[in-house]
Amino acid sequence: MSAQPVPPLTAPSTVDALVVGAGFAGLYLVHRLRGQGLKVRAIEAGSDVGGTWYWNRYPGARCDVESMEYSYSFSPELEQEWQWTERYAAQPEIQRYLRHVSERFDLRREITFDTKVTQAIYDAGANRWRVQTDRGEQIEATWLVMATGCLSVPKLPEIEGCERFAGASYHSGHWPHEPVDFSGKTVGVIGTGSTSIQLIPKVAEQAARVLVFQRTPNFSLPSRNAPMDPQEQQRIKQNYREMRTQQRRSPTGVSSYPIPTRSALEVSPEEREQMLEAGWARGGTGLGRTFNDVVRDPAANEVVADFVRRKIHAKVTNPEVAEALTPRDHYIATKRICVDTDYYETYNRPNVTLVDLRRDPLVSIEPQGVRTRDQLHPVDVLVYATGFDAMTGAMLAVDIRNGAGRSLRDTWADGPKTYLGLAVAGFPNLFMVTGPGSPSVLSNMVVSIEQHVDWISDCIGWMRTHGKQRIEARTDAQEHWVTHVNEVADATLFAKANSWYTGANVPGKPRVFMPYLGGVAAYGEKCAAVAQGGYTGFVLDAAAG
Ligand code: NA7
Repeated sequence: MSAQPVPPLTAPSTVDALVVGAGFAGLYLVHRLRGQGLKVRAIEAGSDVGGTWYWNRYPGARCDVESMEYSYSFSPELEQEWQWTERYAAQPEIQRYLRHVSERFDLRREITFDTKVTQAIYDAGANRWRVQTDRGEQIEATWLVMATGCLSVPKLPEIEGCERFAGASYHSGHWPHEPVDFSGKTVGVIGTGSTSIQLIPKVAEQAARVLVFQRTPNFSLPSRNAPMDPQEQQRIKQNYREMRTQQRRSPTGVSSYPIPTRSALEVSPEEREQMLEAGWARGGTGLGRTFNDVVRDPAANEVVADFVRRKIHAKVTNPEVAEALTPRDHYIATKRICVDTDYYETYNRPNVTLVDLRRDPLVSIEPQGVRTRDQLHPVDVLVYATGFDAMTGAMLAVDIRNGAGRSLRDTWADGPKTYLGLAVAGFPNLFMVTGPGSPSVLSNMVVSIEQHVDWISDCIGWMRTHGKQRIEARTDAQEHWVTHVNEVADATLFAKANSWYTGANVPGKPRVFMPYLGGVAAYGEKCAAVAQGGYTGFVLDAAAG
């Protein structure tokens, strides 16, 4: 990652398609596009494949979608030969899986590691993207595909004095490769989102003391993670095609979540308690989908929120700590619902202390530890689990400019606008995988990634067979799509929460609800109809300019 810049090459290299990123999306893009006879190159900042699963290697990092569902469907042979070992795969296993995919399909020879794309400028006359890397290399490409991930730019907190801290400090999204030894140490953890909720129980097992600095509590549900049952794995493998079809027909890309048909308010208190208990016992995020109006009706939401709040109080023995951990400021499931193993139970350990920043606000980081209004908390190690500049951060980290010299950053100054979360008006031959305006983070990411990669690859294939070299989203189609995305979001409680879905976690970031809430099935049908209609909403040209 600290590669020395090399002088620019005299002649830029030329490819048909340049892919930025080698996570789930980038790998499958290389496979698909190369399979269509394109000359493809992928540029990856990490030293290996994996994307978010390469960087987020903190203790306890684990997927919250079940392994059998969170995997590629494009190769039945791959599906059959890979053996998952746990119900929910941990980061090392997902990274091993992606390494296996990169080797099995011989993808690594098209990937340049330890390299960042810094700039991409569209040359309208030549109909080419001119791309620059931090190693000084220039690459020209007809198509540029940003497979940069939704959660790939870690966000440090705006706390005074971080640089003054005398001990070791880590951001969860940029975790070191060598093991971090917490034995005998007092560890401060800042943040209580999905990441911390996975990390804190693991650190508490090793450290002498853990101080958790919590500004806002989140709802967390038990995962019920367990070793994979070999018979269950076999059963799914025998029916994989059917499961994949169900995924694409579902709202979230997860086949095992039942689609709720009843309102929380039409069910008797006894029955809804039974239904919620069943969801709690089953584990995972499915509980949030017990009723069909949880994210629409405040009263229905309260039924589920109240159930989880009671569970928190039942688990945490100190009632004051239990109350501090209980969310009361947002509707359940409108911020990312967390999934844990023994998170709340960890607060019953004698070596774990919750510092409630709502009662005693964080003031600064000092060389010896964390200063809150009332006291200095000495710590040896600091872990920042403070999240990401989500969904747009990685796209905007690259200086992307169109033929008129206008940057994507300026174009999105008031928030991201896209057509289908796949393309941006004014930026020809630029595609995004799971961009804002698509289901992305509100779905099983692998299902949404495959759908986008297939759509983009089919589109490029169609262009080649129809003698088209340039595709650009029309402004009116984009405006129409953005209006639809907003209308769907505004009909829910989602937009009311201060979540990273809306950019609320990054000061100065425009408040726009970024993912598309219409569901994987409806969205997939819309994308298919656009393609079948000869790419309606896009302008396609035979020649450049
Ligand atoms: P999140 O969910 O964005 O959580 C970040 C946490 O960090 C959250 O609790 C924040 O509190 C806290 N935070 C951020 N800045 C500060 C400051 N300045 N002081 C105190 N606390 C702060 O990120 P995660 O990495 O946990 O999860 C991101 C996604 O990755 C997750 O949803 C999964 O999809 C995978 P706040 O809520 O802002 O008060």
